Amino acid sequence: MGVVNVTPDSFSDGGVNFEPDTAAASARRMIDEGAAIVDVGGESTRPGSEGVSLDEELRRVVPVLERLAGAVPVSIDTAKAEVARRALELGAELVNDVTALRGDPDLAGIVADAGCYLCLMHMQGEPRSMQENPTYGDVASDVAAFLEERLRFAVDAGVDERMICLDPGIGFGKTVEQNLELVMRLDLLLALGRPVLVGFSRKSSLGRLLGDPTARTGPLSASLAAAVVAYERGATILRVHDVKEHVEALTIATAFA
Ligand code: HH2
Repeated sequence: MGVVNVTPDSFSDGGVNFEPDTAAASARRMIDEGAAIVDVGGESTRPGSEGVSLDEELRRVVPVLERLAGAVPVSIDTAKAEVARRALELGAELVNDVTALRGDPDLAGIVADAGCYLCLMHMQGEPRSMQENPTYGDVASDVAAFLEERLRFAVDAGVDERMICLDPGIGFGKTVEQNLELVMRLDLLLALGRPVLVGFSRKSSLGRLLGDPTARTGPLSASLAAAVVAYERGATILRVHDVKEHVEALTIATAFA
């Protein structure tokens, strides 16, 4: 899954794809490089971010979705029902909701009616404050219990279970050690019976592990290592910014299978 952030302020690539023609060109390039789908988002969820209005989010993503409609498999990264509805009308196949259907009461019905794919992600707290003091009893079992409950919620709301994937939410209310442990113990999430998505690409934990305690991002080399480990632990969808390099790394990793 290639990341196309149509934002001025994403932690990882803020600004590079803010212009619709550039964003659409990036998305097409990612598909050419081997991505199965591109994740288009108009709201940064980086630590400390405040969120954007519905109008602003639509203004950012709709022109990009219009340019991609029918040509490229698209995921919409949103917690807002109206953004998802417009994106699905424009051909999006997957709704990627970092709130796991807790943000907008209308989103579950929209996904159920559309019959599209859905990604449910774990987040502790909210982006504005989530990194202040993340606390868990046991991080892997707490995240698994949360995702099991959200999976039930989605299915009860009419979403086909076979259309749902689960995501531990790397960096969303987690310390460096908790992020590592979630990947090491990915079997707990896989036991829920759904495909698991991991997004470690460029995240600050990688830069911190490399020795900069104030890092806000991580380098490509570290992202590739994390993606290969996540794949080895059973993740089948990797959300990444540098598609070509990840496809190459994962092609080699799978050659050892
Ligand atoms: N991470 C980000 C955004 N959306 N969605 C899922 N399912 N999993 C993730 O790990 C995930 C996500 C944050 O990364 P990015 O999009 O690069 O930054 P920003 O939120 O600042 O736009």
